[in-house]
Amino acid sequence: MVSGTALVYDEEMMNYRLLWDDPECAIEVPERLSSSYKRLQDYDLVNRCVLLPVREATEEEITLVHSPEYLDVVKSTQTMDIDELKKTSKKYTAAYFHQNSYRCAKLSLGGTLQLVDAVMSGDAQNGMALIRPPGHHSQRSESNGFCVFNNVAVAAEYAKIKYKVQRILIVDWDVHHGQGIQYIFEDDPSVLYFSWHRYEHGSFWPNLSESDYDFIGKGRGTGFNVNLPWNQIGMGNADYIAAFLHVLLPVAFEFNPELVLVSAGYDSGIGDPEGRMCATPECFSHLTHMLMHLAGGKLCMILEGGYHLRSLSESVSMTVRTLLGDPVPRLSGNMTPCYSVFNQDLLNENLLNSVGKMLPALEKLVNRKTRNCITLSPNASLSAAVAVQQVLRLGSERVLCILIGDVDMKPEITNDGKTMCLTISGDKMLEKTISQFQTFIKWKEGPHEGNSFFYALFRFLLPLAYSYQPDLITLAIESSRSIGTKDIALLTSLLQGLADGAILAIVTEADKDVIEALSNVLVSCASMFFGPYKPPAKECIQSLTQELTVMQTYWSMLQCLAN
Ligand code: Q9C
Ligand code: ZN
Repeated sequence: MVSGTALVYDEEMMNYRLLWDDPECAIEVPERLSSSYKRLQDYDLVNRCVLLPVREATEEEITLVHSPEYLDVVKSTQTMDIDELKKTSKKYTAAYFHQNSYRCAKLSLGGTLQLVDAVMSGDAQNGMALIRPPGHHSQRSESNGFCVFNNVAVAAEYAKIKYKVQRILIVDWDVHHGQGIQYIFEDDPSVLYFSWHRYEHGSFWPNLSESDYDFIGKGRGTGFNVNLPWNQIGMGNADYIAAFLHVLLPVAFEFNPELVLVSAGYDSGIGDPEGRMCATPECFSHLTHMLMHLAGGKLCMILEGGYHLRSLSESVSMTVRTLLGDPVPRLSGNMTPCYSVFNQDLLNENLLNSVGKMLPALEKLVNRKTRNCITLSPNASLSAAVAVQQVLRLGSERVLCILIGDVDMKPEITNDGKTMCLTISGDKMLEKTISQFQTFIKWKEGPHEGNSFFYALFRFLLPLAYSYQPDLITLAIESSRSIGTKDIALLTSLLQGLADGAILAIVTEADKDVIEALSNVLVSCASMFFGPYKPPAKECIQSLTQELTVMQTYWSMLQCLAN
């Protein structure tokens, strides 16, 4: 099994800066790199990564995306004096050159390619490149928005050629539109580009009509460009999570990429003067965690913007922690990251219990002495009913109870909101939703290769769970389950983004496949592969839509589905 998180960093990329007065460019400072790296060291994360040296990108690599004429211009800045540098910079928008810009841009791109090599060769599972200059605004023959070479775009072309990758997903969570990446891949169906960005109906930089939601690509690339413009500032955790669950992830899972590249700009985080958004550093843990479920976990984070040094470095740290497999912190409204919810030693301690041993295990779970727990039971839903009563008694305040299969014994649903119960069954349900805390959906995965369950997961189950914000989750899986082993693994793995990952999974003894899959997910965070997309059955969609109509009046994370 592939494991390990790669980290690319070299302080040599700090050796260029703005040499004259220009308020627009003044925010892009060398300390962006050193403060991020220092924070990673402070949290002892650097030691846990595989450090990768940078290298210079070759001219051949640069010209995978850029014109030879533009390369010559950048090259020529090496020997310019300050007036010539200024003059060259002024030819572009929001760009500045220094005598070391060319060298640093080659290292920045070369570092990105080092990361791609590590992940594609299997030397690392995932990783992050801390680099500057950034890349996503840069175009074939143009520097733009502090970017010299388009690191992520070159990385995608490089992976296509060197590793024969056929589908690459680029997620651009920087607060600016990466128009450079969009232009390069707008007619290319092998690269799916997703970007959210501050837009304010076009009044925010770079003020382009093609940054709006209705630009979806050109020619054969039509449908492979997804823009999500924010027309207001102040977007926060709930907005970002909803955008992932409702827009990006359904498309991304259907696309089924072989590699995911993230234009990881942190100017979309709280405190940033450019973005003026409100997402806290923990939010980037959740975003990272969700993306780790694609492409068998092949995930490369490439730094773009991020100008509030504290916010930037905290968010970078959250990203790297999550890549390393640490638990996803609960979303809080404030800037104080919650680092010490668990005792490190106990992180991967999982308990395999019989029903008789369940109660002490529950106590450990409620008190966060263990992260999660798998229990075997001859009757999963009955055990779940017992467990829910018990954890409420032990002090849990919101228990999310998910039942999969035909269920004989439902936990008693209190209408005070202390429990929420979601049932997934393949049979026509006799029961109906009777309150905002109880819902049933019909979902059936056929025997054929392919998957559709993520539709129900992203559109309904996770938004509901994120709205509810449980402090503990019980998951009961009956042998009469109607969804596949991989579906259950994906569901369980994504639920780890909630309740500090405090999950009690109750499985029937005979269900060896699910026991193995859940052990992989909960103990060793194994990477996952899903087959090609298969559209869900009409009746399943119908059942889901009915439930949505009822539930979205109560739960705001569902509401963006109104139209
Ligand atoms: N007040 C990156 O984040 N200035 N580039 C915008 C709006 C240019 C941002 C002015 C911002 C460039 C990589
Ligand atoms: Zn930016």
